[in-house]
Amino acid sequence: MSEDRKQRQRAEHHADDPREGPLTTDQGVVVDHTDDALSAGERGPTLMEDFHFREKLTHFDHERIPERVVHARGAGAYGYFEPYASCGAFTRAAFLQDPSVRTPVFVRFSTVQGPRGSADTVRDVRGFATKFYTSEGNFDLVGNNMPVFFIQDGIKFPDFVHALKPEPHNEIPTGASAHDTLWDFVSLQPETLHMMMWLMSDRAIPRSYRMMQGFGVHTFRFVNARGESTFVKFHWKPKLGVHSLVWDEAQECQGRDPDFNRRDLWQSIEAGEYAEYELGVQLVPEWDEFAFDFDLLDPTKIIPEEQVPVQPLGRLVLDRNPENFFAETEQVAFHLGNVVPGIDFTNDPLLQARLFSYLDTQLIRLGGPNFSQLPVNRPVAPVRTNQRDGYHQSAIHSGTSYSPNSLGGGCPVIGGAGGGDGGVFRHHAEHIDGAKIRRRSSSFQDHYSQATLFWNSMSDWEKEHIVQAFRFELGKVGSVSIRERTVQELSNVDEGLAGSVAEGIGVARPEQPAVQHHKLCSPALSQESLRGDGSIRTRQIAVLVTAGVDAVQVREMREALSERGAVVEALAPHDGTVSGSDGQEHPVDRALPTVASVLYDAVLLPGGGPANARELAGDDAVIRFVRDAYRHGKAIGALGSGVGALATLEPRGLHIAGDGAGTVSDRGVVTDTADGLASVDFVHAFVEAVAAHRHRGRPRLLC
Ligand code: HDD
Repeated sequence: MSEDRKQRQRAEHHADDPREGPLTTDQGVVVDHTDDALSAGERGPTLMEDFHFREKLTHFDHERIPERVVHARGAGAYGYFEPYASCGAFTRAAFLQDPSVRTPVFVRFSTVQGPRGSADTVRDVRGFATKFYTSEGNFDLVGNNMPVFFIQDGIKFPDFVHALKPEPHNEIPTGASAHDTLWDFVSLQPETLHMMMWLMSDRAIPRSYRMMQGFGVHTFRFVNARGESTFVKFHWKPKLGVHSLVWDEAQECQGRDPDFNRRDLWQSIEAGEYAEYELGVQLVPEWDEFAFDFDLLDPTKIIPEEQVPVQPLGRLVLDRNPENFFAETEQVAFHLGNVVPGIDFTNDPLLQARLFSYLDTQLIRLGGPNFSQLPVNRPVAPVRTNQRDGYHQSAIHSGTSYSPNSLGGGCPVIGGAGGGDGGVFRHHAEHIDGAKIRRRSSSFQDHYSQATLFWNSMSDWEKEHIVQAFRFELGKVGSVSIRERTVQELSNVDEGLAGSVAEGIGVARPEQPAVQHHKLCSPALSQESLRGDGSIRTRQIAVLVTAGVDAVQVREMREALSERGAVVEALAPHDGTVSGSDGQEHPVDRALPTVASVLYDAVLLPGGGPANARELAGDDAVIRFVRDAYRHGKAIGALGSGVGALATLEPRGLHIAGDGAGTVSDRGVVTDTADGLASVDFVHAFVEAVAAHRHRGRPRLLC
């Protein structure tokens, strides 16, 4: 083990290295036997005095802690953040000043509804929570992959979550929103509509955590060294672009690989393909607080990027997997109240409620007030408090624990006492004047305009997917009156949308909407505008190989694709090896029955002669693989005799290369009948087809 790593482990309170000595008890007593309990005779009763047995089982019985009430299922990674330039004009936050300073981070991605063991690819919001371990203390940006939220005031959070969670009598459904209680709530609470539009869109089924946006959602404040405040909304933009699964794929993934997103994050980091996001901000000067036709404090609203552009601030790179899921990803404790000098709150009522809820939840979840001493939660900034004792206290404090004191020399002294600021947090002195009331501001009353804006901004295929999602979800709702009420609400977003949904779920088209619709749109909201760097990095490409395959062609294609960062795997009807046309045995990466097209981004059918083509075209697993890839709009390549095999499969109505036609590319199906090495044209066309991610113009598509 490297000295660096050893030091880090020591610093992070790692367990003693199991390779450096024998098994012990929790007290450090060496144990020589752990497979049989101490008993009175070989066939006699177990003895109470067996402290090793009792300790082992007691610890095991206490292994679980309460899972998070929401966002229970997640995956995390470490990395760093670096700003592009100083943001001193807007914020004094130390980690946003110097491009040469890297701030360590831990990020946890999550789904909201399902329990810890639920599947990754369910239709749900994804959490995107980032802990910045800054030199001035921890800053937690606890966001989602959607820029708005379901409700406007946190006092409604328990109502919303109770409606979203499985039905109370039978705990169905797991990890899904298609059930009566959620839609009952939604249909009665119109402020949810904007977020429901996002939830019904493909944003709710991301292809990868590395390919989704993140948003701080609320309007926060930046405060600079002069004490001047600027409203700010935080945005994360993934370098690889925003890509989603299609619903049919997402559903199959739940069975084929319930860990699909978690595995993708883990494997790409292990492979040195680090997830990267750009942090951007929308800045609004204080004097423009009322310049919008919505309230900046309303978390069900976005600021359209066309109105206030997102300014890039810096980049986040996730480059290290945790070593122990429980110790790190499960025990990480985020809290909106973890801010640093230069970042402050607004009076967004949802944000204000969160400021209470996160600390409170950690107390029960992590069993006491000392959770910030856990390695994953511990700030890198020094911690000097007068807080003492409590469950799981692991610091050994000495001296006094009150202030003021003289016996401890007055320590710890109050920050900034000497006049300088020295990284002191001072709450922004916002002027507040008002009566104590329980009333939603009238500026929070428009629940439809931005839901309509979102709908208007979608491309045709995105609209189609949203309609299908509403039909699926409401089609699972038993109560006809809930279906009708929801459709009536949708008519306030768009009558065409409401009509199409009504038709699909067998209810009458809604009556006149209660509001007039506008035609505004924000192109930045469509996934069409978020395609990323256009590379094929980390894309999973399956090469279907059978006996007689042209192994040299496969090797060359593998090299060409890997060079561009794709992950290429040879799949065959069976594991082990296949014999190539060169007479040699070539290793198979995976057997087809253990995988499925939904786990890959593209498929290639190489050449190899008539026997190879016959075997490819006659294998049920191959047929299904290619058919699914085709219907899900994925890139398909075929070379030499592989083209013949492809032609007998799915792609009806497409232009496929005939003899001597060279490379032909039609809606993501790239073919070339030439035998031997693939031409440069073929490689380029196939790479382009993979980079496009989906090809939506094909007949009989499921995407
Ligand atoms: Fe929350 C967890 C994001 C509203 C109360 N929330 C949690 C996590 C994320 C979010 C990403 C998982 C953190 C992790 O990985 O450990 N939550 C949001 C966003 C919201 C939001 C973006 C709206 C803008 N949340 C919200 C409200 C409340 C909560 C209004 C309560 C008033 N959230 C919680 C919680 C959780 C939580 C119950 C569960 C586990 C935890 O905090 O640590 O306190």
